[in-house]
Amino acid sequence: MDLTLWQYQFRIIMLGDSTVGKSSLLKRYTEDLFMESINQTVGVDFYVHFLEVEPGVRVKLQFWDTAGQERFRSVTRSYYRNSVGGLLVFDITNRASFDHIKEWHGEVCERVQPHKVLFVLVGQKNDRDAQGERVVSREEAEKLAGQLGMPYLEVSAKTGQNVRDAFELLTRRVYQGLLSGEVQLQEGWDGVKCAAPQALQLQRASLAQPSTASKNNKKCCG
Ligand SMILES: Nc1nc2c(ncn2[C@@H]2O[C@H](COP(=O)(O)OP(=O)(O)OP(=O)(O)O)[C@@H](O)[C@H]2O)c(=O)[nH]1
Ligand SMILES: [Mg+2]
Repeated sequence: MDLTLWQYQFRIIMLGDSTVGKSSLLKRYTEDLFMESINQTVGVDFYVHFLEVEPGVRVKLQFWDTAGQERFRSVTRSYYRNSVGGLLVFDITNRASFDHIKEWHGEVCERVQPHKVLFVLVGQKNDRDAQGERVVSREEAEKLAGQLGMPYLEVSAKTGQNVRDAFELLTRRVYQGLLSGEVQLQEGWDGVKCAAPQALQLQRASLAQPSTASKNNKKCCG
């Protein structure tokens, strides 16, 4: 199989304070690796992963792994606009990183106008709960996620728990948004690329009128 073949490309941005484990999450997801000692991100790093969202529909995920440190903010901000999805990450053992989630969210929403970024909220380092190190409860994180209109998952890059689920939940959210029309392809915007935009139009039409739809129009291309 040609591993480079894809029907859609989604650009996803990783956001959250420094040391919450954004790079570690991507390493776990894309390489199934965890490192106790990992370099802080300088500016923005880039990762790629492929995911089949339904049989025959292959998505190329392009991840922008941003540096959480404030001194890189002017660089990382320039990546917001061309992102369609975002993982908002905090560390369940770091209260300040949770308190800053509203700021990360607000800043991105303001800067991507008129576009929209779909988010998932992620509570990282779940493995440290067992050592009694948790300072942010699941309930308050779920409440915040509800207020911001996004799902919440607790994960651990160290053990791998829920890591795939978090990325796949976000990818499926974007894919559903694309099919429903909530996410629109636009000239000059690189958040989503579609190999065959006309096929997407047909697929949307078939979802809107299922009785008259042709089942062959399900895929973006191919
Ligand atoms: N216990 C535990 N430690 C983790 C986990 N994920 C990351 N870490 C550790 O947390 C530290 C910071 O991880 P990074 O992935 O570099 O954090 P980051 O959010 O990318 O940080 P910046 O690049 O500065 O924004 C490293 O020492 C990791 O080993 C986890 O799930 N559990
Ligand atoms: Mg990093």
